[in-house]
Parts: sequence; C-alpha cells; structure tokens
Amino acid sequence: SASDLNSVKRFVRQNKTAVNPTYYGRAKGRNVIIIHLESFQQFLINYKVNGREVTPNLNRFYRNQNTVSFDNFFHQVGQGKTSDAEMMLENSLFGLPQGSAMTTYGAQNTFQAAPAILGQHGYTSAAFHGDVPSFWNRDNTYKSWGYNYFFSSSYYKTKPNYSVGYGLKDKIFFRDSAKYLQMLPQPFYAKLITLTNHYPYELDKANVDFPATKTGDKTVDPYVQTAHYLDEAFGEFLTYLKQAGLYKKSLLVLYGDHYGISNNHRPAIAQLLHKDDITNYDLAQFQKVPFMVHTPGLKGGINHTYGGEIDVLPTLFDLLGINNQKTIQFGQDLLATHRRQIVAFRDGDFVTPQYTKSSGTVYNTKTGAVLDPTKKQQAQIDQDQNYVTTQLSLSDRVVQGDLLRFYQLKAFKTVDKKKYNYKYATGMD
Ligand code: GP9
Ligand code: MN
Repeated sequence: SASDLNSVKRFVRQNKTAVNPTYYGRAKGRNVIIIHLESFQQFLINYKVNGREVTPNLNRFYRNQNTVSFDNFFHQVGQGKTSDAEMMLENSLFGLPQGSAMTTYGAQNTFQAAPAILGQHGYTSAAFHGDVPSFWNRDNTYKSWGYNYFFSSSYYKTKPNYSVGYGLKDKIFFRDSAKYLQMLPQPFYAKLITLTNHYPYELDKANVDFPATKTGDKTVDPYVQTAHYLDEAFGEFLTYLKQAGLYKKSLLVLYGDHYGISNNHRPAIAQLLHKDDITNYDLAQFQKVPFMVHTPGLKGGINHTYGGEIDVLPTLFDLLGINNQKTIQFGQDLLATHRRQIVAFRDGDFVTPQYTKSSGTVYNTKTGAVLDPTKKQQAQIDQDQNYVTTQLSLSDRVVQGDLLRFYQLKAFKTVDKKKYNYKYATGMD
C-alpha cells in the first residue's frame, strides 16, 4: 500500500548526498552513451599475458585525462545477472533475492527510470543489443522504462559468420549501432549491450588475436581472448564516434555488468592473480568491475571511493545536472565527497574501505586478514550490516510491491507503456 512507501522515502532522503561542484552539471545537455561491457572484471584493466596487455584501448581510456575511473567499484548482481545490472544502472533499484526483477516485474510495474526521466528533459533514448528482444524480458521492460527505441537482433544485418554464442559479434554490433546512433535526434541517451565476452568465451579463429591463459581450466582460459576482442571492438567504436562528431558531444559511461569467472574456479583464479591460495576475501574483491565516465573537459583521474552499480544513476544525474533530490534511488553519487562507502552484495555480504564481509566472515579490507574485532569495530560492522540489510529489503519492497505507482515524482509524467512499440525491421542495408 501507499503507506509502505514511508520508510522507503525516509531511507532515501537520509541517503541523499550533497552534490560535488567540481562535477555537478559538467555533462549538461550532452548525449549519454552507456557501454555495457559483458562479464568484464576490473582485474583485466592493465592485466598482461606474456607481457602483452589484454585491453590496450580500455587501458588508455582508463587513464585518459578526461576520464574518471573507479578502482573500487563492484558489481552487485544476483541471479538476474545482466538484467540485475540493467535494473540497478537505470533505476538505482536492486535485483531480487531470487530470479530476475526484469523478468518478473518488468512488464507490469511502474518505474521512474533513466530513459523516461531524461525523455522528459528533451532526450531521445535507445537501447542496442545483438540478441533477440525477449531475452530477460527486455522488450517489455524497456517500454516500462520509457525507451523510445530498442534495436535488437533483427535490426542488424546477419550473415552466418556474424554471430557467436548469444548473438552478434561485438565488432559488427558496434559498427552497425554507430550508424543508427548517428540518426538519433540529439541529445540522446543510448545504451549498447555487448555480448561476445560471455561464457563460454567462444570466438571464431579469424578473430582470435590473443593468447589464452594457461591455468588448465578450460572455461577460464579463453576469457582473456574474448575480452581482448571486446577491447578491439571498443577501440573501433571510439573511432566511429569520432568520425561522426559524437565523441566530443557525449558523456561516455563504461561498466562491467558482473564477473566472468565464477567462484567455482578458485585454483584458476589463484593462478590468474598470482597467488598461492584464494580466500573468501579475495573472492569478494574479485567482484570489482570497471566503471568509467568520460566527457571533454571533465577532471579525470582514478577515484578510490567504494561503490557499486546501485550508485551509477545518481552519479549520472549529477553529472548531467538533473535534479534528483526527490527520486527514489538506493545508491549515492560516486563523485560526492561525503558518501557512505558501503557496497552491498545481493546475498547480504558487503565491502567497505574498512571491512569485507564474505561468506559470513569479516576481513580487514586493507590487509585481507580475518578480523578479530574490538568492541568498537564490532559496533561499526553491525551498523554497516544493518544499513545493507535495510537497503536491500526496502528496495525489494519497492519492486515487489510496485510502490512507485504511489509515488508522485515532481514534474514527472508516468510512462504510458502503450505508446511504445519496437517495430522490428528486417535488417538494414
Ligand atoms: C543475453 C545477455 C546475457 O541477451 O544479455 O545475459 P547474462 O547471461 O549475462 O545475464
Ligand atoms: Mn551479463
């Protein structure tokens, strides 16, 4: 019921940060291009195999003077994997303890998502993905989120060798998406979801341009090869953006949606990280994924704040100078100077700059050692845990109770799902 919203509103209000004047509104009016790096983990950044960088283009972008790059940013997905990431990124709401929120609630719920809010600030929105539109119930969910366009597999010309695994190969995907992107009215909000760096990391021989690792774990070893391919594809996409004159007029947002190597591969992970042994602490830290924002004139650098996917939307709105003091968001602007640095995992574990709780054990985040907490430390840990539990359960209450239908966001018109229709073209030429 509507009164269930009261504790949500209280939590969200207490959670709002003051904006950082160095960053607030720095990307005002610019296009937003979100690049979803499939299964891409932070450890790949600057990682080398046989002395060769896996991702030279991303590494260059990571240290570009107009890029803010985060090195303590975690994915926070549960069983909904990619869909949980999308949910957090565009709504600042968590996925669910079980299943996928997009699958279960994407069609019927009321949302106040990024595409809809930006749409009411003059933006045109479009999602791009080289798989069928029904995967993760995207076709229905995107209507609820107010996406004007959804370019899915049928919008792309296909040939037998154009696809691998779930769909279109990233290089072809970026090439053809760039053509559509240029046709969109500006400013636009666009999201491009890559695919090739997805388990089982398959790639046709002609595109393999990198040595596999040699851990002996067959599911792990080709991971760097598809990651390298994704990096090349990203490099090509930057060229297309520059050629189209879009690079300078856009805010680029890059993120890895979740791990590529699951916790079932401890010996291989140990070898990749050059460690003798892997603890639950290492596994928690292994959940870091990239998050980078770039636009001309932005004060770049490596930002060490602890945060995660739930924090992206407030960060984005603040960069765009879009007032979001009243929106229901469970995250906090990553560029704010005073923020709680508590990263909730979907299973209730968490990471802060001090403590890492993983599989029930608390570690010292700085050293990785199991903590024998003092009374004072224990009190802090209890407080952090309470924050995490509250944050997750209030977010679940919003999604499961469809509570946003009771929430009147100032000057926001509720999305009329019937107005959206993603007509599937038969390919372009
Ligand atoms: C499929 C893709 C994969 O369209 O987004 O989703 P994932 O398996 O990573 O959740
Ligand atoms: Mn994914």
